[in-house]
Amino acid sequence: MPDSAAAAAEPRLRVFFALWPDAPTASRLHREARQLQRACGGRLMRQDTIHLTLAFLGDTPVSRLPALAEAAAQVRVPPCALVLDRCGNWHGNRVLWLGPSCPPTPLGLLAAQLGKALRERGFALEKRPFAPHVTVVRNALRPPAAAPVPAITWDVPAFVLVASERGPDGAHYREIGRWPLIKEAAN
Ligand code: 2AM
Repeated sequence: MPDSAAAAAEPRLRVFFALWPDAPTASRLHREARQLQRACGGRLMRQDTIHLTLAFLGDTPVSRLPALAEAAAQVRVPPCALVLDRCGNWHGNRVLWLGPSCPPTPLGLLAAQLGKALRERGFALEKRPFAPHVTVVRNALRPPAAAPVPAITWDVPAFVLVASERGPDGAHYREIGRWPLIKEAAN
């Protein structure tokens, strides 16, 4: 088989690294999202899909997953807490998100270390600066009010690698790797 045909036949997954909330945090975020959707219209994200993307890889050959795991294992960042206390909109009004007005230092380090380790292994990532956000409503009809949103604290002990699969009711996400946040290098 020619190389290009072999590459086309190779199984692939649409993948990204993310922070995934525990069930109580996901429930609080979803409750806040529902308030926004009531006020602004649009499509509410399902509770099981709520996450914060760290690095989006997109369509990736399955044979490259070990390199992703190797990159993730390079990260040395302590656990942290995010306080999601602001709401914003992108793409006109269409995408509404919740985010931290003061992102904790370890979150920026996590995205930076992971991005560097991925680029060193040949993965192409978007060049825009990391903007931590949790998309909660799509196709909104109106922008959110300028008022602050009730703060939600999200404790972050780990990050995950997720495969995105299309279902009849939208994207479904499957965790395929998890790495704890740890300060010190393992001996
Ligand atoms: P969004 O929430 O801002 O839309 C899974 O699709 C996750 O990856 C979503 O959180 C999405 O961000 C993000 N994502 C999707 N396509 C992307 C792209 N081309 N570049 C960066 N992030 C992307």
